[in-house]
Amino acid sequence: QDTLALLSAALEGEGFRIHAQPIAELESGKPVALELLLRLEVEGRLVSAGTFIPLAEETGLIVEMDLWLLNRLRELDLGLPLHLNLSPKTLADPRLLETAALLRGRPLEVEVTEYSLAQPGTREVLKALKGLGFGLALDDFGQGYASMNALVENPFDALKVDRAFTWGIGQNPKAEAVLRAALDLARTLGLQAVAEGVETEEQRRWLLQVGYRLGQGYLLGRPSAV
Ligand code: G
Ligand code: G
Ligand code: MN
Ligand code: NA
Repeated sequence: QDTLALLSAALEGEGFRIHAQPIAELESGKPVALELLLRLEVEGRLVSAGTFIPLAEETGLIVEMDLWLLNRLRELDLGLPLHLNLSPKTLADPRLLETAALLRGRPLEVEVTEYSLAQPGTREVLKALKGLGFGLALDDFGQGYASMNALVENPFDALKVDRAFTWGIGQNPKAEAVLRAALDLARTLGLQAVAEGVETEEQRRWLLQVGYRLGQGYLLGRPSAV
């Protein structure tokens, strides 16, 4: 209940911090976009989303948080396209499209997980977001289910391949095979492929050699305050 009280208070006041992590060219390290990630400040310490998102999802507060972030974007210009994560519950909320319409034409990309696509109505919402000029990325690809159908049925622009596979580079030939297949799939469908969770030079080099152009992860840049 403590965290819940903190989240509610943050929505009223100043408790949230927006952090950003680069999506970068693997070759040069140059950022091509920034993913926005929420942090909660509690007594001067930052709590990462991983800690409070599950509770926010459970209670539905995630919708208010996602809308809060979208509203902040009206005044936020970091000089690069911005990615934001939207919860399945936010995708089902009628206020999303009203709020998103205020950002029409801005260089923004929405990241959704495979899990979101299982609920009815998401496809129409994604199309509407696309109509407002938003890009669409399928996040954590390979972690969920129904991924192939999701790619056929929705107008995605990018495929973000789950970090579990990147962490298998040099360790697990099956993970490497999935990384190759995901890149092939992305290319065939005309999507950008982003390898998540790039932490080591060995992973970076392997991904480049296999043909990945873009990555995200601590090696390329940690999330930091905007
Ligand atoms: O930053 P961190 O590793 O703590 O993120 C944990 C999870 O929280 C990730 O899955 C990320 O997508 C999610 N997340 C971070 N910020 C937001 C946000 O603003 N909205 C939603 N819906 N999810 C977020
Ligand atoms: O689910 P999603 O991909 O949106 O989660 C993004 C989260 O993953 C970020 O909030 C960030 O904290 C975390 N993350 C990003 N890069 C790395 C990485 O290289 N290693 C680890 N362990 N976590 C990462
Ligand atoms: Mn994401
Ligand atoms: Na992801």
